[in-house]
Amino acid sequence: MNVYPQILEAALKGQKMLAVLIDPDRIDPKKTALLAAQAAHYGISFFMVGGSLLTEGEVSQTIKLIKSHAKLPVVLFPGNHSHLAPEADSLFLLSLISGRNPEYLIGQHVAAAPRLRKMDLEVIPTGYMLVLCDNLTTVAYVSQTLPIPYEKAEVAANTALAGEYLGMRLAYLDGGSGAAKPISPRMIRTVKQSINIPLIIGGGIRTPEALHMAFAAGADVVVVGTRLEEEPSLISDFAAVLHQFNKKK
Ligand code: 1GP
Repeated sequence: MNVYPQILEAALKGQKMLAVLIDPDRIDPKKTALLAAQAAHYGISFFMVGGSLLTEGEVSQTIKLIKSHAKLPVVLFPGNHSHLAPEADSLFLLSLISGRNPEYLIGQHVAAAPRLRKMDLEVIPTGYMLVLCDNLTTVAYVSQTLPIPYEKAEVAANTALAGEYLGMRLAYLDGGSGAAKPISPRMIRTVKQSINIPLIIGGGIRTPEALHMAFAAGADVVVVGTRLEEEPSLISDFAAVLHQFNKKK
């Protein structure tokens, strides 16, 4: 189940994708099972599993739980090199290009490489950018990097373009899980207009309206985590926005 060709094809056609992020650190097995069982029915594109802390969570167990309820691809969204699991289909190999911490630009990748070689994962090089959306999120703190200021759309666009020139296959603009507000439509639009690779948006998308705004501004894929983990039944409302966009095409 290769995910990148699907993302690329959808983006080229102007079709939108919706991904659900499950953080093994705060997983509620009943709610996750419910989400997974409904996801395919509602046309969710894929699951992501990961988080920046993973103090107690079990990545493999979480993937197995999702896969026992849904025939959808699962993409790893690792916080560090220990968060790899062969049960996943794909890996967003994140380079934190908004930061200047070599550990998250190459260090963790070197540590992950020998294990990755033994796993049959689709590896997708991803230019990962954090944006400061009012609150300092866990990922910004843990990575010890300075996020891109909220209003600096041009900085985000130049960073994403640099990532594309470096060979990244995706640009991921993230307010961080639990962001106080979503990334601004202006920043999404400016980044989208600057790059030729698909754009993923996440962080603080808590309502169907926010999802609509992100798609309308140019996001190819939007990631919703916290809100759906809290309230799995909202999946139908989020999915309705996805289908509204894809029907227009
Ligand atoms: C975080 O983009 C994801 O990396 C999802 O964020 O949990 O705020 O939806 P939320």
